[in-house]
Amino acid sequence: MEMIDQITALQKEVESFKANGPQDLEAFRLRFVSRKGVLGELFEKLKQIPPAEKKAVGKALNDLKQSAEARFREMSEATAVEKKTTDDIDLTLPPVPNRIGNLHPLTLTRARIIKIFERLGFNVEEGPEIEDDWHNFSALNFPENHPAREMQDTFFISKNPDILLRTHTSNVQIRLLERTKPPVRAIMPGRVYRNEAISARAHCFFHQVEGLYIDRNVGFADLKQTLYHFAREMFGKDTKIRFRPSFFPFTEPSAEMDISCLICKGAGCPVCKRTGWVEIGGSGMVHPNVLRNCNVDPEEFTGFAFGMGIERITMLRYQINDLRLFSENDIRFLRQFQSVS
Ligand code: 2NM
Repeated sequence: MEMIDQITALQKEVESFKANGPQDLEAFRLRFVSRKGVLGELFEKLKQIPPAEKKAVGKALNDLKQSAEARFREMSEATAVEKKTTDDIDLTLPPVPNRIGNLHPLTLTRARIIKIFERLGFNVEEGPEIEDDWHNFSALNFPENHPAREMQDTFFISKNPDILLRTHTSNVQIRLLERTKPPVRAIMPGRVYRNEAISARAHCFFHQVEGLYIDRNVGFADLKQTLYHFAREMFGKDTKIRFRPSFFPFTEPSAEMDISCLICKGAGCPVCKRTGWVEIGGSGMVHPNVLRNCNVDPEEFTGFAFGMGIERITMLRYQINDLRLFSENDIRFLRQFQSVS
């Protein structure tokens, strides 16, 4: 092969060479850049070329040498792995802090709620998230045609028999009353499910704490004092509470519970919609039918029950304005609870 053709072929090879890693790069260097490679041989051969052709062939060869070197530099930079020597390490720099994990804000709030009620003598009870119709609805005095029993509101796993994802933790109260005799004093934290479109204010699952106190002579005053104590322990000793009449199938009478707005201290702000009050849950005296359904005699025993949302309380504590943050697992959100409890 003519020398000039050989150079042209090598030029093409240099231009189209692709290095997939350091081994390829080294192979390229040995073949095209090193003095022992093909170029070294060609420079040797150039000495025997007739003077008439020498100028043109020499130029082509020099061009090849330069493009090989340029290509090598280019590829080295692209695959460069910095080699640190001890001289590059500044031993006087402070160490990178070792981040330890932290609890989820909902876990922090739940722990605090449990602590407050444990000091009042409440046990913590848990129960299944997959539940039958009896423990989620019928035993709780929900009428047969109640809207909460519709598919739009409840996630059903099967129909006939009706098996569903619990819509509140009241199923745990029923299971507890079925297997123990009063007096009963317990709270039930847990995850619940409702068929809602997901937004900043609603989610298809969230967390509740419900509470139940059944004994002889338990009255509405006990309910009010217990929840007043809870509010002051949870939100600070200046917190006020108020009750508004309400309706639930499982309690009679029933009341919704508000606390004075933590943000504006009752003066009126967007969080409390200028009312000075924010709702934190529902409560009431356990309906006699619920007691009867669990074989508890309503003539002998009475009691109160309440329920509140853990997300809602957490949002008030930390001024979080979007429910979705709790389940997206964005580390930038979760990290902010590093040192709080
Ligand atoms: C609430 C509000 C009011 C409640 C009632 C019962 C039971 F089982 F004793 F009947 N459990 N939970 C209750 C009462 C729950 O949540 C907003």
